[in-house]
Amino acid sequence: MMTAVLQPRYAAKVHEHARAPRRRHFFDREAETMPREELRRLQLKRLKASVKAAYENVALHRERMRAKRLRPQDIRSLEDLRQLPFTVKSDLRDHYPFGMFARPRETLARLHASSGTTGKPTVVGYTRDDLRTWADLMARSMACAGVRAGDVVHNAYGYGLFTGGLGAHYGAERLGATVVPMSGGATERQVLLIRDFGARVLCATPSYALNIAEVAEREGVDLRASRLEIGLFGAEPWSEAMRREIEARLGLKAIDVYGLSEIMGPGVAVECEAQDGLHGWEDHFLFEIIDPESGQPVAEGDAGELVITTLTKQALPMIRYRTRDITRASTTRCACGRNHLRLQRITGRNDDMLIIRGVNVYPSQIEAVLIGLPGIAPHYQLVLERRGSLDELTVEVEATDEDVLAYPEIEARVKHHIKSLVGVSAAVVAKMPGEVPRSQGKAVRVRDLRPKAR
Ligand code: DLL
Repeated sequence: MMTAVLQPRYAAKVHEHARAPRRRHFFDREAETMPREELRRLQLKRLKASVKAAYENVALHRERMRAKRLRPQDIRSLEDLRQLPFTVKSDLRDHYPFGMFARPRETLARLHASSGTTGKPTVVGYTRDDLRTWADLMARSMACAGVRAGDVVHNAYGYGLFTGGLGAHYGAERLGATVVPMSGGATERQVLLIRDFGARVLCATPSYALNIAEVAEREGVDLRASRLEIGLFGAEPWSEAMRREIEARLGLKAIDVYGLSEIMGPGVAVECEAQDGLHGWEDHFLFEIIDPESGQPVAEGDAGELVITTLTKQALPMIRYRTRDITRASTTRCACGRNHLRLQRITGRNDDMLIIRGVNVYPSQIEAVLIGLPGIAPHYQLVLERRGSLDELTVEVEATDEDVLAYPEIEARVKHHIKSLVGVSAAVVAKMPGEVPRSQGKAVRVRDLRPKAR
């Protein structure tokens, strides 16, 4: 398989970097290494101010708190947070477009929005101070990932209403890097510019990074021999297997970055060079992990839904926002010296969970099985259909070879692996090379053909 062939040269490149003296780098050492006790004091101070501002300026927060007979002064400890009501995505839709802003629209510097597949978009706003904080946190995240002032940062996140493009852009500028504002698409050109401009850092969704790798290989450009060293990948779930695949094919270290527009955009949490969980920036956000059914906190280390409260956002303060993202949190010390908690890689969203004959499955679990299997490329789609009262799953995989006579064997083998590793019975269809659609941003992993409920 291709990965195996590429591995030795990649290893040589990593070895070279390992020899070069590299100082650990903090963008904001004081904030990042603050002792946890001090961090908690800062959080409480900021929480009180943020809840007060939300109560005074956003009708929804005020009404919900009043319904629970809560006033801002009732928040006296971080534990009191649990008394506060949750906020959900539909609250933003129901108050479309500006109904949840705590500042007059005229005073805002920027709006972003996420399209969503159904209904109205969710609109988010930023004051000038919010934009400064975001750029600082994204610069901090990039430094945490190993990016340095002077680096060429090739930014292939989409520019526009999506927060990825501008979020990474201003973070990189704030850090002192040279940004190439590519956006997504025109992949052949991306490949040439990454090589010719000497990018050390690639920002993209993991699925688009893989698309770039594939186009480079097809064009005969060896990006492993380029100056690329770091990938800052996020905005969609991806598996550890996908990380290894991208690292081998682009010859870089793939770092996971997390964020969501309702809370800020990219830069809410990021891996450090240890690649062992994503540091969530607790001086600006309060993280909770709850049981999605009961709404109660889970024990430290257990999986649950991530809930975030903003501590410094002016235009759009969020109280206990239910992200729907599933993860685990840990406050154990990290080798990098940062004291902020670590979130485990996001396995998927609650909404993405498929229930196939009673078995709960996330698309990323299937991805982890598919990547690395001989004979298939790391591109796939899951198709959901309803037969009678049952949901049926078909996994469309892409063969690396055009020899269709080999496809039945591939299908049987993949089916067997999915059954034994994920525990679900899925039909498998092998497609010709290039037939599974490639992504330029967030990949579409699921095609849901089930009839819509009225
Ligand atoms: O995706 C912000 C972003 C841009 C993050 C660039 C990272 C890099 P939204 O479009 O609002 O914002 O989508 C947010 O994407 O709730 C997760 O479900 C998913 N997501 C984001 N980052 C990750 C990640 C941006 N690293 C939604 N791993 C979130 C898994 C992620 N899922």
